[in-house]
Amino acid sequence: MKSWSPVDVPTLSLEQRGGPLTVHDTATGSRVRTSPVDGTARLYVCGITPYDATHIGHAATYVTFDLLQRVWRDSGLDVRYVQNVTDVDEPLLERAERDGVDWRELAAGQIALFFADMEALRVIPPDHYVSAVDGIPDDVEAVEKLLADGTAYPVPVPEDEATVEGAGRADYYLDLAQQPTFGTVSGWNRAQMMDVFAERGGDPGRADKRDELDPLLWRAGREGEPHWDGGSLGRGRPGWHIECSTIAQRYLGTGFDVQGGGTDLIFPHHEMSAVQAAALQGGAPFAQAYVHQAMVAFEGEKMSKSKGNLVLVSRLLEQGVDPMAVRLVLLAQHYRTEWEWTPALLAAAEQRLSVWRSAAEACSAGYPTGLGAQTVARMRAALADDLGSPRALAEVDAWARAVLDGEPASPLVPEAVDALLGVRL
Ligand code: 5CA
Ligand code: ZN
Repeated sequence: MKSWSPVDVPTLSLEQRGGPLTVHDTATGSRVRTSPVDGTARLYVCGITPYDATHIGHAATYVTFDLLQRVWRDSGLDVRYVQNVTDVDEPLLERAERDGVDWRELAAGQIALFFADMEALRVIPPDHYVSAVDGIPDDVEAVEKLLADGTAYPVPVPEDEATVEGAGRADYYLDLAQQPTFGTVSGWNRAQMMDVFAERGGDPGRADKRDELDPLLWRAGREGEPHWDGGSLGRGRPGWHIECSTIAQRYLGTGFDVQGGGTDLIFPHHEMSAVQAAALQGGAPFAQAYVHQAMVAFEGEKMSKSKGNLVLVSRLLEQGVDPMAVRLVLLAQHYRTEWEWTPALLAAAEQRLSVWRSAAEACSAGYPTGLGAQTVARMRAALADDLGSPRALAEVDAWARAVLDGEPASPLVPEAVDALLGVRL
């Protein structure tokens, strides 16, 4: 699928490059240094389920991984970036049904809005933006392989559920008991897993599963639901997690550098995508590191489409808010700390943006680069250290104060603010 428009990322006019990036890996619970091979870093970030417009929580996730990419690029790496769009899944179908619209139209409209928001926020687009629907043939092949290996098994469709012509009378599940790596992404115990499994798309109560936690791989086509050719599985549609296992494997291979998303995806989604990929690859790791954005809240609760407590990026922009101020609100929070959106945060970001812009206007190419080079070195150090964006912002604040106090400065820092932070002054 076509991605959103490219963003211009300047290369800093400095001899030195940024240092290697260290991030917190959920799977090991520790800091790891990313060490991409052959000069290319490989990144997969879980994309939206397009049934409602982009809210600040989504924006926080995509800006965090945008920052990660910018740090990689600044250290001299190329980046191969893949993102999916879950353009067929339960919540999308339910919303379309509720609103009496075609699910395809609902998805297309929301994807277009998401693109406009990402462009306004200057988020670098993925090299491959992949529709889950387009990935179905790969999912079918994967499930057939798991069945042939004996790691997947059929569960009969309940007798009172009508299936479409061409569908089998079974759904297919992964047998977790055969997967030694299950649990290694989240590090959670069984009680923690059971706590959230049902509310996050799982079906622990389904009769005839070998284990309540076994994830759905393929659902036989039911009357009234969309369905696709499933080869020997019969017509139907894939489970949620398999789309990310197969899309990441196709475009990035095994053991890619970073799998990203919000903390709400740690379990079951990232656990299951990784274990399914391992099952397909003889136990090889899905990713080297799993990086998660903390949840953004509004009015005291996690901002979520299902609860409806949303601050939409598109609405803020309609109200005339500068997208660079929205970006600065996001960057002012460390990605691993939960926070709540408030108008005061936006006001502070607008103030900061205006100070930075005044300082940028006072810069001149003829002025000395010393202060700028020192500031850029500190910004780089902060960002390479688990994406310390609040510290990087504080360095720019100090620089701006000095410049507004009369210290002559070259345009190096405004350039770095663009290249590293994605904020155009
Ligand atoms: N399509 C799936 C992933 S395959 C999905 O989770 N879609 S989503 O639209 O629900 O979320 C898109 C991304 O935004 C995910 O990475 C999710 O973890 C993140 N996200 C959702 N809500 C929040 C929030 N309140 N704060 C921070 N990130 C969030
Ligand atoms: Zn995903």
